[in-house]
Parts: sequence; C-alpha cells; structure tokens
Amino acid sequence: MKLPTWFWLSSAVLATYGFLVVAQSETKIIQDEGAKDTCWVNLESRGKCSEDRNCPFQLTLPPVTLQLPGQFGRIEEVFKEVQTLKEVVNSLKKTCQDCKLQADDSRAPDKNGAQGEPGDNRVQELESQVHKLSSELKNAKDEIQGLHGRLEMLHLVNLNNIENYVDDKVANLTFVVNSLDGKCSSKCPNQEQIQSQPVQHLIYKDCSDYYVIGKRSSEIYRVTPDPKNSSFEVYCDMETMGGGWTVLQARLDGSTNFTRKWQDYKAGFGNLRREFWLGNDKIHLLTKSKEMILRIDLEDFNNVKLYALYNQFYVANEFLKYRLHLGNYNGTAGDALRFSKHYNHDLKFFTTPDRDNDRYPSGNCGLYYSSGWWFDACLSANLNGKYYHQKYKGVRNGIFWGTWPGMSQAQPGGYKFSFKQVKMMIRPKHFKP
Ligand SMILES: [Ca+2]
Repeated sequence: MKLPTWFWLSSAVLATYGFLVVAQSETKIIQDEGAKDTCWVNLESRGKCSEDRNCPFQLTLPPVTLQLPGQFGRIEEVFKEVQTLKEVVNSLKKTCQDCKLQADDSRAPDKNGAQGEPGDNRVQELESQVHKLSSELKNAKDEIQGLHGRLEMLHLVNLNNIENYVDDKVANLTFVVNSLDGKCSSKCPNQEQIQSQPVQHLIYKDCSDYYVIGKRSSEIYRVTPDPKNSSFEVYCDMETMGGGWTVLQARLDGSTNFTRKWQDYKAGFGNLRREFWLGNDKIHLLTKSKEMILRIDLEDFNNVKLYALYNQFYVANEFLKYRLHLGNYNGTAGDALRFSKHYNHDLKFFTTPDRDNDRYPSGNCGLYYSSGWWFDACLSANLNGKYYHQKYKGVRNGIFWGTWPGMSQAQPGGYKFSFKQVKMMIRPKHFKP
C-alpha cells in the first residue's frame, strides 16, 4: 500500500508550518543560528493577477532541518512488510480457490445423492473410524498393561513353588482317584457282578490283576496300567507276602551295570528274570493307576534277610523329575529312605550321573555314587549302587541301606558293607491276597 505523493508533500508543508509556529515561542530548539535576523516567511505576489483580483503568490521558506522520531524510519519497513503480507494473502487466497476447485472436482464423481453430502459423510465415516481405532487402541493398551502386570506377578512366583504345587496336586489327585477306585471295587454291586463273571478281556494293570484271575506262578506278564499308554512286560512275584507284586528292581549277581544315564533309567534296562530296573516312566504309570505300597527285600552276604514296607509309593512323571512320594514305614530293615532330617529321600527328584537334580550343591551325587536314585545331599540309601561281591574299600558307591544292623559301626580295615540281593516291588494298597 502506497500513499500518494501529494499527501507526503502537503504533510511536509503543514508539519513545517506547525514547527515554525511553535518555534516562535521555543526558537532555540529548531532555529538555525544564522537565521536569527532573517525573515521567517516571505510571501509576495508574483505574475499577473486575474480579472477578479486573484493574484498568484510565492511563498519562500528558509532552509529547514527537521528532527523526526526514530520510529519514522521504520514506517517504510512496515509498509514493505504490509506489502509482502498482502502478496502472501493473495497467494493464499488463490491456493484456497484452487483447493476448493479440487474439492469440487473430487466431489463430482460421487454419484450418491446431493452434492456436498457424500464428502461430509466420508469425513464423518473417517472420523468414526478414527474414534473406533482410537478406542480399540486404548483397550489394547489396557490389555497389554494387564498382561504385563500378570507377567510380573508370574516372574515373582518361584518356579520351584509351582513345581511343588503341581507335584503335590498330582499326588493328592492320585490318592483320591485310587481311594475311589478301591471303594468302588469293594462296595459297588455292579463291580462284584462283573468280577463274578468269567473275565476274558480285562485290562491287567499290574501283577495283582493276574493274581486275581488265579495266576500263581512268579513269571513275566504283560500289564497295561494306563490304557492311554502302551502295555509292557513286568516280572510278577506271586509268592512273597501273599503275592501279586510287580517287581521294579532286582539285584542278585552283578550281571547288569547300574551306573547308567537318565535315558536308561527312564526306559529301563537289564533282564527281567535276573537284574533290572523297570524304568521310571513305567514306574510312574504303575503308581499313577492305583495307590501302591512299596516293599524292599534285602539280603546281605551273611544271609540276613530283612525288609522295609512303605504304605504309599508314588513316582511323578519325567516333567517332575520322577519325584518320589513315600508313605509310612513298617518292617525290619529300618527306614533308611527317611533316615533323618538331613538324609531323607522322600520328595526328592531322580538324579543320574548325567542329570543333577539332587540337593548337593557342589556336585552330582549320582556321578559320585555311580547310580541313578532319588538323592538328597546325598544318601542314606542307594539300592542302585555298584554290585560288590564282598566288602569293599574306597567311596561308598555300592548298594547301601543306612539302617542295616551294624552298618553305622566302623568296619575293621575301613571296609564297606555290601549286599547280596535286593528287590523292590509294589502292590495296590487295597489288594487282599
Ligand atoms: Ca548337585
């Protein structure tokens, strides 16, 4: 925006006059030194007058110096800025018009309804979608926070506690199921009717089932403790204490090496008619299917025969490291599996030379004592130790039962005691031979 030139000129004249008027009373401020005695303003007629006495006059002004405030210098800058802004506004105005044209163009292909509405609907639709996504995002965020919290909680829970919890629950459930099974087999009339009928296709869960159908010879039989798992062969003891025993382990001559790894103890090894370990998976299935009792028979080289009886015996699955669960002891050999507070094999995990699940922090009890067993830290019993044909020296890695008579007394020459025969076997708790 530019003001016309005449404005500037007339303004200058008026301003000068104004200053001169003021100067009459305050001459010292604006009056030149040399102008003191000169005439301020000289007005004289010049040229010819017109007929109606209108004569041209000439006004002569002395040289004048005006002191203007500093802000005047910025006026031009301001005008320049205003000019620039004006250009910008024009440019924006044009852009806006172009924009409107484009918007109109984009509306044009929409064939639905009146002009303008589809665009508005589209905006509303997008807005609602944005709202929806936003709320979904918020929900997801809340969910993530919740999960994060739960994850932190889980981290706080000790894994061992979970294992122990699950393990105990499994043991309790097994106990309940087995007791129900026992009640049913003794009280349910239907079960009696079934038993009174000739049994042709009965599933033989363990050796006691073979005893029930009249088998009396100690032999190898095929059992199916869990129909969901395949059947397998076991050796049945039909003589000891009424019979019906499923043998889990036997030692009698050292013909089978018992210093073996986890996989061997898991699957079982040896000869069922002589020396063997039935296998932890099979032992688990047998003890899971019914509530079992455990009998251990021991014989030393002096032909002393003693036994230990536990009124509950359960071995957990591999995931739970074949943890041992023992009931109360009864018998003549002493409770070596639950020897003391510090030597207790009950509730211990299975350890082999290649799998350390024991409670001895500085090493592997299975490796040191050449055996797979439910080691504590380390042992008061080890029926899978090395077979020595007589007393031996060095590490006590032979078959061991800590409560055996004379075992705690020091042997002359530092010899260790050894055993001639061992047998571990199980039978249902409610079985009546
Ligand atoms: Ca250890």
